[in-house]
Amino acid sequence: PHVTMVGLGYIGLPTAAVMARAGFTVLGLDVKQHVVDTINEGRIHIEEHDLDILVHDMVACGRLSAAIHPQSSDIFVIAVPTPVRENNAPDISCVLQAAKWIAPVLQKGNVIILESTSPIGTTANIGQVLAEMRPDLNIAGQSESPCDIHLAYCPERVLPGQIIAELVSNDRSIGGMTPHCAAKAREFYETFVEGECVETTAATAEMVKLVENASRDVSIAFANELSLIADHVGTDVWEVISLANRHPRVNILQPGPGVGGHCIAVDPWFLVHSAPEQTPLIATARGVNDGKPGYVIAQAEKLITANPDAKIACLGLSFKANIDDFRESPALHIAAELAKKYGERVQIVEPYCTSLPPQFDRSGAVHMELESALNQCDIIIVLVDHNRFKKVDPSQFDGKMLLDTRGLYRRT
Ligand code: SAJ
Repeated sequence: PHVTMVGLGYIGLPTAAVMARAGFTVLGLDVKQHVVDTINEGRIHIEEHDLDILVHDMVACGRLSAAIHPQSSDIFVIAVPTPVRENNAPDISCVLQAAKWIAPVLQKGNVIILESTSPIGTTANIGQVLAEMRPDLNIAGQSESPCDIHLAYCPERVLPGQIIAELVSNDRSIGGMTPHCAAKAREFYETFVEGECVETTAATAEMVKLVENASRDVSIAFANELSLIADHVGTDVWEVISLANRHPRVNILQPGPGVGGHCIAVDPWFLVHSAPEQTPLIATARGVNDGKPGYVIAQAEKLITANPDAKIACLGLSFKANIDDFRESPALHIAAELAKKYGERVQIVEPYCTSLPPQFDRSGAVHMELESALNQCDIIIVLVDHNRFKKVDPSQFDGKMLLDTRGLYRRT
């Protein structure tokens, strides 16, 4: 069977490659010509563990190719961005655009699967768009008659850095517009997923995806709030959490400089937007996590102004450990703010980039190797818990001021 993957980003490309490996002939669609060209040359435009080899092999054997225009296919999978707007309202225009894009090439018996994180009701929305554009076809959920086009929502839940492994091993929610649609989609996913594929409705699967990330956001907010309490009363939050987690039914996450990435810090707003009156906890958790970078900046400034000659090292810019992804990174935000204010006094250590991102342009801050920064700086601000930073012997901080937002050198 032929599969078309609409959107060749962080989710679409690895998923397309894994489907090709499972034996499907996969056509990837993207609006960006350079993405299409890069993939057709057997190369990749994003960083992900083991993805380069897989894409290269699948393109070489002819099972994966990319194009800018849709063609007929058996299965269409949509994995395009669903950001939030300025007012935290979800923006599903790319999803609806993708539906409009493929509508002209749809044929009876096709299965359309949405994977993008989406507000509840989006799969049904796709159905409406398709029904308007293709009155000749019965679209699932749009009429009582047996459908010609099957529609399902099957969210991904992969962790950046481990996408290829998790695409196969994770369980999946398979949300059909009808039970028959769910069965069709499950049959497809079971060809390459080893985890369990559990059938449900599209709306339930949409909510499940949002709930997973909101649950993590709320849990991290709790840990972040504990860090504020601990600072206020003078205890060590890492020790408090470690001891509390010895309780058999307590499992607190780790505080940090804030929550970054393009999922956990965004998806809870989709729930808040769907039910504003019902979501004080989720909205407050977002506020707690979004407030953390400002708190860290204020703590850093206290140290910096009390030590006007001190040089400052910021360790890490990525949104979490051991990846080169700087999108929505609290570490980057904090370091860039400090660089803007304290310019040449600031040294940035980030082994996952070769030069500093544009946020540091004209700030005077410099990109340094870890050892040199530790030697030269008096104030050390730990923003990311990269494994490479863990190797530092804490005695190197003797006589220096340490602001360790990840508890890297104190975690017990
Ligand atoms: N963080 C903390 N403390 C913690 C754990 C995380 O401060 O104890 C911070 C991280 O430093 C980072 C942010 O939270 O800034 C998010 O990191 P993450 O590892 O929790 O999540 P992501 O954004 O890399 O991926 C999440 C995952 N969702 C869940 O774990 C519920 C992943 O499985 C999803 O597929 C992904 O979102 C997505 O695409 O939705």
